[in-house]
Amino acid sequence: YPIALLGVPIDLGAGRRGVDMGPSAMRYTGLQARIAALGHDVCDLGNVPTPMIETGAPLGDDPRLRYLDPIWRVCAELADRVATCVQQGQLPLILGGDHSLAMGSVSGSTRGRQLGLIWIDAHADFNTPETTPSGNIHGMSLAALSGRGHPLLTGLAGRVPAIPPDQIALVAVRDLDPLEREALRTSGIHTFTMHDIDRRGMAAVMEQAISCISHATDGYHVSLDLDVIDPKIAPGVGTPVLGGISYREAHLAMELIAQAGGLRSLDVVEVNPILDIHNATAELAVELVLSALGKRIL
Ligand code: DIR
Ligand code: MN
Ligand code: MN
Ligand code: MN
Repeated sequence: YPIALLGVPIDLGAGRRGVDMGPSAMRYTGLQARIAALGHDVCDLGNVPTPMIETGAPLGDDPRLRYLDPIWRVCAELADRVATCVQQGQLPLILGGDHSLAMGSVSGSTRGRQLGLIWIDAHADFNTPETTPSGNIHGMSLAALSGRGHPLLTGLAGRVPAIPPDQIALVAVRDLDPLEREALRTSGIHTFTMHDIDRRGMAAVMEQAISCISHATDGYHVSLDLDVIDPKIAPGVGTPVLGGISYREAHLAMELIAQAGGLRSLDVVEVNPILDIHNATAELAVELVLSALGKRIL
């Protein structure tokens, strides 16, 4: 597939500022040329227009759903842009931005087909307005895609759920809020925790994750939150959590995704250059993209 880059410099869904600079930080590393060097056709479609606090993005009146309206608008626009890429036979690569954008990218990519979803994250992003401790919508995006939450968010794909829970794999999760945890346990989502990776190894976990979301689907979307990686090697993220996956585990996961051959669209989110050290997290994010797109050691 020809690759289409799409930046979404949104930070309204996160509790800290700075992930709006993620798309620039990843482009700065030479992303487009490095994808081309792998032998892919690649074009950069620029950024989806994104309001910010300073330009008057409305916070809304529900503290459990901060910036609901502007986030919904960005996601609806992104869904249309991604769906157009898919219609043109491209593989959309979405550069974030906070993880709320995945409600748009996944909804657009699964339009007219049924994708599986692999969510690689320290968090489950499985809160709803009823369970959220923060009101930050980036902690609700996987819930919304699986059919739970505010109707504006669950409705982005035009069908609810956008992805049925048994076609979703959550990989390397290690930090859950109390009520979010209870909801996740009974959700039907295939959940592989950091504990599973410690015990069984990343290769066994990824192989199972890919296979359990690949029944009756037209490939899968991968949503990669950089906070899944240990903060020692990926410090530039908004919500660092101790005990993340290693540099090689992250590459191995992407290499296995590339080998399996089902990748149809990809998000790389939550890179925060303000908190980073010499753009190391954006550089790692781009290396991981290259592995997911087929770069091999030998
Ligand atoms: C927390 C933090 N679970 C929340 N979530 C995320 O605010 O809902 N941090 N996604 O990256
Ligand atoms: Mn996330
Ligand atoms: Mn996260
Ligand atoms: Mn399944």
